[in-house]
Amino acid sequence: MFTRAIVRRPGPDFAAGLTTSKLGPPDPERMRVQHLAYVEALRALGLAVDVLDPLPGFPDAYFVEDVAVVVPELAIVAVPGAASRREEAEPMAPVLARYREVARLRPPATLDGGDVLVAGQTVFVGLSARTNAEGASQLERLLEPSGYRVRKVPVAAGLHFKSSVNWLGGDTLLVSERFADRDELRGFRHLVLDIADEAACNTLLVNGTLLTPAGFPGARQKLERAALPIVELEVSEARKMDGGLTCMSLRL
Ligand code: CIR
Repeated sequence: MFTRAIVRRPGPDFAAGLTTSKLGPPDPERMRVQHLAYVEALRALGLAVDVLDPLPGFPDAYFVEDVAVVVPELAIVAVPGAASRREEAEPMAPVLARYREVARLRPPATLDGGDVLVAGQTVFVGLSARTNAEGASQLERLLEPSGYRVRKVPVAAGLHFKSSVNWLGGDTLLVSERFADRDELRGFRHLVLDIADEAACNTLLVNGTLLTPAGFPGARQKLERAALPIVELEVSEARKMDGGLTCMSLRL
């Protein structure tokens, strides 16, 4: 069970963040409202939410998931793979230190938390444009003593591993077609979404409830097979910045 989440409010410059999406410019007011609703949804699931102020000069900083990896035993401050985001990580260390022992990855490692999926004792680490093999190996060395088994998964398309694969609890993964049948995901059952619904793969399991992006009726129908409560949230504006539901919080 998670008891807490850490989020950061999007700053006035959030539209200057990195993006490859062709969904058009984001709307600040809609972003604000959607972020508030996200925080409220986390609170409704019983989490205390630490809401941090924007980090001036870092328009992507509200995607807090990328700057750390948190498990019950410790928190690991990452080295974000995008140069423009690298300095977002250290300011998170004192916040994490309130709740966990803090460890750090060190360059030449790079790793974005968006590439790390903790599914019970299995930790998938996507090797992507943001996360290198050294990042995955350093993470593995830090997690192994606590009994986690790390599996490295090459990510050829999409920003992060969790853009395409997330955990539905137990031995079930939500995967986009492009990851179905991948050997690295063996031993898990797959709930497969069409490539057109890939954005809905960024569904977040919080204390037995699935938070999923609104607007994907086909994906929702499939998600119902997981027999868990489902809450749909609007994330149109974060999606314009290549983000989604998992990206906007660290769960503890
Ligand atoms: C970036 O390109 O880094 C941000 N605009 C989006 C990060 C999304 N984070 C995530 O998927 N964990």
